[in-house]
Amino acid sequence: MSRTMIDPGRQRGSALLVVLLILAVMVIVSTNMTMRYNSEFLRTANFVNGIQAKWYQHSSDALVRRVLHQDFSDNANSVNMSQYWATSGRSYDIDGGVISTYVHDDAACFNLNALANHGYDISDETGTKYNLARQVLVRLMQYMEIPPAEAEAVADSITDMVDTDTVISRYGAEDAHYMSLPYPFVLPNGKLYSVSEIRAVKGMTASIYRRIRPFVCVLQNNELHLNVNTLTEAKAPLLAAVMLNDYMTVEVALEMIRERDREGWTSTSNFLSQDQVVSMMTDKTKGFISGVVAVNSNYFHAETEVEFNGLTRSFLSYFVRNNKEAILYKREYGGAE
Ligand SMILES: [Ca+2]
Repeated sequence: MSRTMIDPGRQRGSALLVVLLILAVMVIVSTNMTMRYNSEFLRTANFVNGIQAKWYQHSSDALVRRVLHQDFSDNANSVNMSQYWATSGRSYDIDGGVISTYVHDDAACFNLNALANHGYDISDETGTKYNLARQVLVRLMQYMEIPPAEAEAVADSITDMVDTDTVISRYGAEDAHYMSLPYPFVLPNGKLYSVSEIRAVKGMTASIYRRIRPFVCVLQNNELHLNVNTLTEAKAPLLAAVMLNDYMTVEVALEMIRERDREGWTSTSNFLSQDQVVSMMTDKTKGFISGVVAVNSNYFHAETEVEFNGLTRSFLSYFVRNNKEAILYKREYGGAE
């Protein structure tokens, strides 16, 4: 029986290979652990920063409520651009960053939920009913250079979306249309909670949505309430549209806003008695305009941007007035649309 002689040099080579293999495995495992640790660390930091940003928003909301309370206490009958809330773009330093808050009057926009309000219906000579709120929206879209046929279709489609009935408006659509789409859905047939909902209506395009978005809003009521004291120059088309008169051009509305005092008009009758306005109102539109135009507001929203630890978070907070208090009724996370 013969014994095989093992070369000591080859033995050392095998041991080295085993050691290298173990080392390689250890390096792979430790790299994996480091990567997982980094990813967990970033995720946790992101989560903590998100919670911190929400608390910053809450503190900003508390401040907005105090400012509105002060303005409501100082003057209960007017909301205008000379008040504290209108000091746009307040910034506050925080640890490692800054909070910026912009407050907006939500009575300086067209409330889409008003399209379902039959209180704005009038009849023409033939007995056909027209909703004046819808007419305002169509006129507004025409000022945005949206062709009349498209404007009529979009206005009718939004009306069908918010009205409680299932009767199709002239150029609109009810559930039957939406249920036949590749991604079918049913209409709310009630109040909208976000303007973005109208992106789904028949006839809407990205271009139309982009153009009308700055002028429209959704409030938790179905009334049109336009505060002429807080309309900015950019909102001149909305003022022109509400007058429902071809002689009221965007240029005339712009001039009225430019000439307005910072304190605004003292009362609705003060605004309505102006020569330009008196000459625009017809018997049919007089009641409507008098009911829509106001110098006061019950709805506001705050746009808050929190920048800290290299992150930027945006939030929207909505307030409704209750006597001298501003009550928070909705928050949106993730920023403006
Ligand atoms: Ca409907």
